[in-house]
Amino acid sequence: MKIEVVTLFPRMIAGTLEFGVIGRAIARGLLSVSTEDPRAHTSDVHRTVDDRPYGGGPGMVMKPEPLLAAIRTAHARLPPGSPRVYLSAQGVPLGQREAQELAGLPGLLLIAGRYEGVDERVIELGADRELSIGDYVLSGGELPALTVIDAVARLLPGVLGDERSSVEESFVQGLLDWPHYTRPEIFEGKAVPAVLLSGDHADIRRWRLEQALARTAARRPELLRGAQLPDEAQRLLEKIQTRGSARADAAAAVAASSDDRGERK
Ligand code: 4GX
Repeated sequence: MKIEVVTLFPRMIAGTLEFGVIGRAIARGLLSVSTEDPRAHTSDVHRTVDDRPYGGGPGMVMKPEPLLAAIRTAHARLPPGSPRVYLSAQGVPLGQREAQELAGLPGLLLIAGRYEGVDERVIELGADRELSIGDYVLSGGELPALTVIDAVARLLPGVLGDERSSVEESFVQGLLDWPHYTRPEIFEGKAVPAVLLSGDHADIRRWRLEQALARTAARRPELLRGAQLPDEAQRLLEKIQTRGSARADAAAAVAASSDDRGERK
């Protein structure tokens, strides 16, 4: 897969991609990432890329000409039909589904804005979609672009080896991860759960699935609503939820009886 990033800070992109899983993916030729700097598309002595906002107010806006020229130059290096994606908090939320979809493409253009934003006409003329990595305000689109690259790169065929077996994936997809442990068996007085030392792989698998389900139910219940769980997972979840509501009932009963005795809540 080929990715182009349009950015005023190309070294932020290049410097990050040397490491870990992405570094290996690039070294192995499974992924290539190049950058295009709008500043290279200026002709004034000051190499101006920003200007004051129409309508007034503080801050600057990325001016349209250099940015659109950089987008067109970078896009021409990609396979035909590669989507042009502008990163901003106004975009469609990035989820694993979007990452999967992008990972299936031969080419992708990412546009990282700076300042208070870019001239809206560049988004209209030079972007096919807008993606957000989350509901917080950053100072530029480079970290969001790197986030997209990371999420996409690890899904490319051959990038992850043993780290992600398809068997494992199929029974936890859409759920939070289960807890992980390594040696020593007892650390600062805390023991590794006995089931993980049992050697019973069916038991271990069931425990991990149960942990993933329980954590998801407790921390991110919205991920479970409308999820298509396999039968085994659905049964385990019902068991967990019965347990959970029994605990809530017990807690409510304790609170009610202390209330009966006139104690404060
Ligand atoms: N998820 N940023 C975009 C420039 C900007 C400012 C205002 C349009 C309007 C972000 C995010 C994000 C910082 C990228 C500001 N563009 N991108 N940039 N959250 O915060 O994707």
